[in-house]
Amino acid sequence: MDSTPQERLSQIAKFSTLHPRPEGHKFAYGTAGFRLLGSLLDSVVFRVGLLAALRSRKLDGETIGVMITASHNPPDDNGVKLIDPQGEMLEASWETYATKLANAETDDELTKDYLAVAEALKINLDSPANVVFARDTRASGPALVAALKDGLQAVAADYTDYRILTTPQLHYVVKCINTATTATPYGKPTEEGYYEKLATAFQIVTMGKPKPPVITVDAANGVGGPKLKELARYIGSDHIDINVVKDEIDAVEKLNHQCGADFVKTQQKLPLGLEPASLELYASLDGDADRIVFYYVDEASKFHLLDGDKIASLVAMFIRDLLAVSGVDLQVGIVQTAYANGSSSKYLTDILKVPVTVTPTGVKHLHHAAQLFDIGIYFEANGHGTVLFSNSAMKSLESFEAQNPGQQDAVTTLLSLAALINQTVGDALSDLLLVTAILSHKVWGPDEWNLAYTDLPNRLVRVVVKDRMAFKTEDAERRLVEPKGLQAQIDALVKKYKSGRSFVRASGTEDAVRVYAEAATRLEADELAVKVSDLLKVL
Ligand code: NG1
Ligand code: ZN
Repeated sequence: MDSTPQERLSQIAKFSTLHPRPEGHKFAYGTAGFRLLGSLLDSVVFRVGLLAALRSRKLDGETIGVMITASHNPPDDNGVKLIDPQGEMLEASWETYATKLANAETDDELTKDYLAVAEALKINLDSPANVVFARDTRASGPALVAALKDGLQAVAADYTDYRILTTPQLHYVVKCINTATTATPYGKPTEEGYYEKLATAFQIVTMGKPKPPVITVDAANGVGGPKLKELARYIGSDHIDINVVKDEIDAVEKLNHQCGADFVKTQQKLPLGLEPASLELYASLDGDADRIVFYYVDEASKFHLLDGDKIASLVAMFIRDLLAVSGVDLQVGIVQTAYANGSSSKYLTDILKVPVTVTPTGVKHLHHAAQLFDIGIYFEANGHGTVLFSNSAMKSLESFEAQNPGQQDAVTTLLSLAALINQTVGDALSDLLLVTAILSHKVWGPDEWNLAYTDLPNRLVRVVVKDRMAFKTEDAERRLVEPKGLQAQIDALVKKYKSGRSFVRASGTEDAVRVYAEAATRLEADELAVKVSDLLKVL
């Protein structure tokens, strides 16, 4: 039975009083959704429930995902973000509504804001709403799930609790549900369906090839640990050897602590306590398993990082070569951010001759730019990325009539790659299989992979400033427009260094600005980073 606006108001207000907004906090839906101390998130997650239902109703009852995670952040943090029907990030224009609802001061204001969004977007509040959700392993997760359920109940949305999943698994499930009755269903909308799809694709891609190198994976003591073990079980030890370490999900305080992809990438060193065998392959996931970086130590015990740029380069080379063999004419493009190592961009452009697009930081920007290619490869240097095959690329591959077995093999491999790769979002588990499958084809270990190009030494520094919003950029965040005069000072410093490059931008996830610097030698890169950081201290 249809309810009156008055009944709706009182229903929302009734639940909302159970989830009071903490005073003195300003919430903002940023590149990673809402992210802050788990203890401050109860009201935010409740209100995200309201918004998820609105979003689903706006889209004729398509299923919306809600993921509760704070990714690579410390254990006490948590976060929440919405997933759109095709498994993509929430449409940018809705971030404002999320922020508005989260900041409503009173229950009354909240219900009014909620109705105002519905009215502005002509949403029928009696139409069906469908939401699925999951969380990572953080201690604050279960209470936040309870808050989310209250939000969904307050507005009579149907929901399914997928319990503990990696972020990319939930993206996968959302896309599967919404494509189930279309001509191109994405897969079975279950955790098992995810393992089956990836395992089968991996077996086909590597059929007749040697086993990939044994890989040891640091799971950051997060959700990726148990999920990766399960995935490995589906693939079978005849096909791959995966050794999972840092998988203590019950020791909640160990999550991301001195381990994990973010630690390894930013510190440029091994996870604490890992004793690597030389020339063996290692990888680290982050706390929700949407990022991965690889690494190894050489015979001289020197640490070598194989980050998102190295992954993008390996994948680009492989796909480009397969296309050349197959004879299928498709355009491959790479998308990076300003954080991509200068050597990687040079290698992709000059050696592989694949076009490189640079976008602002944040997966949604990369994802959209990658959609403009037949096959768009995007990776942030920090190891978040994936490969998108356009619908027309899939059709060309599926309908291609091979003239010889070589062409047939190449096309089969490309099609299986499309199944192996989680095309909704960067996925550490899927990327792990992608990389190891390529190494199996090439019969390469990590050192051969690393040979393609040599990274320029680089340094990333976090600087706390009075007002990070004063930092405005242009040219895909590579140049500062404001504070006025600062860019000229950076340029003057950069000019003094061989292969020097540096830029400054406000973080979208932390209250700080980031300084990136690279140069011909480690000493110079460090020095440039310090000097540019010093420029900010006088502000
Ligand atoms: P911010 O805090 O805006 O630099 C960080 C990462 C992004 C992205 C987001 C979302 C760096 C330098 N920045 O953004 O690449 O992953 O977090 O988690 O790695
Ligand atoms: Zn993450």
